[in-house]
Amino acid sequence: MKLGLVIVAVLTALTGPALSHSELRRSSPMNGAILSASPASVELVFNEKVQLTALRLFHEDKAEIRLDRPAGIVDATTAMRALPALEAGACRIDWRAISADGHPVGGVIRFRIGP
Ligand SMILES: [Cu+2]
Repeated sequence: MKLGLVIVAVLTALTGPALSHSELRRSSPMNGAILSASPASVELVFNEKVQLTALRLFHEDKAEIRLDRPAGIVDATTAMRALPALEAGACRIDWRAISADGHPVGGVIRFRIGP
């Protein structure tokens, strides 16, 4: 009985890292990117399968730009959404997702269009 409890505790400790939150591995545009032209789309690549729940685009940190088209699924770990033509200036993308372990995760990607 006691040995069983010890085994459960050890297994819990060993499987801990596998249950951590999903992470954004990379994005396009990259956070901090300075682009010469409006990007055609935004792409988010995660380390594992997630459920993207929100993707919002803001221009100059003020006006939200409506993204009418739904996010396309490229593969299990990648979400892509077409973007409208954006004016020069600072842009921000807020994203939210449900991690593979069921926890909510989210982040911000900032990029600039123009000099
Ligand atoms: Cu988690």
